Amino acid sequence: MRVTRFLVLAAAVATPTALILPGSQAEPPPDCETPVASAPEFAPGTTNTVTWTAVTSGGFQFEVASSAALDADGSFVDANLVATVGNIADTATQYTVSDLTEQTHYFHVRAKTKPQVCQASPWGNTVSTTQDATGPVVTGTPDRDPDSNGWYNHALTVTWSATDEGSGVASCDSPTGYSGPDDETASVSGNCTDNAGNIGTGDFDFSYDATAPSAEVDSPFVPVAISALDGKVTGTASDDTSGVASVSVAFTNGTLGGTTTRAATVTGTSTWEVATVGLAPGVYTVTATATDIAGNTGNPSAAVTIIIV
Ligand SMILES: [Ca+2]
Ligand SMILES: [Ca+2]
Repeated sequence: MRVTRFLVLAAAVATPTALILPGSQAEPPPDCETPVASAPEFAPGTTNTVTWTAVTSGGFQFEVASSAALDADGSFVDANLVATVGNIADTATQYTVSDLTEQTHYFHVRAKTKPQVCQASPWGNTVSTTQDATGPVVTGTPDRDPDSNGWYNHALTVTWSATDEGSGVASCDSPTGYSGPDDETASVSGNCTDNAGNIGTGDFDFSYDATAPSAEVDSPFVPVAISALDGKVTGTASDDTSGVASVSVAFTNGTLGGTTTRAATVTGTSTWEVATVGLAPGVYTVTATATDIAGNTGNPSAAVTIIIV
């Protein structure tokens, strides 16, 4: 009996690692390898994909968490578990998040335990994306103010710029030139693209008339004597787009020389008249020249001869 006890004690001393004392526990499995996430890139819309490296230390199920803000130390504020991805032995390395609001979102990923091999890893690195589903607000700026009464009467160039509260403006169309046709409601449009690929369109509306009006002297139609006291010369003028603004009438005295120019009274946009009162007696050639509202001035009309008496 003494020999048997000695042999048992000797065996225990020779192989100490085999001795399990009452109440002791096995070492817990180590942390799983921490996955490393890649930053999602800007993408148009409200969907984005978080990707991460595959891990080899056992667990192949991943948790993806998000936050809309970070503390000063970089930790998540109100972390939200958005997904548990994959099954044991799965090799998933990405998760697509939809219905994201248009703001910055932070994500991180951890691997979950495969029982008896490893336990949940620490959360991995933080990545972020700013979602942007709205195109830039585009503005067209002309190279000058309107020429006359709100109308342009010669070619203009509109430059495109934009603002974007999301990803920022990446590019805009080249400037747009306009040189006709005449149109009271002319418009040009241009696009700008933001860094997420969203396109915004802007318009620049304006009135354009580059065509001069015409005028003619209608009465007297033939050389005729007109009283210097109460005579008048009448005519018509026309302009297709902006309309007649004014008519000036030139009286050139063929007897004494010299030209007197008077502004006619325009009725509507088609008829005019001017008094001859005060003109010295003599033979005159009379021409009328119209200017339209856009500031275009036409050529003088055919001359008409009158005699002031
Ligand atoms: Ca945008
Ligand atoms: Ca015109």
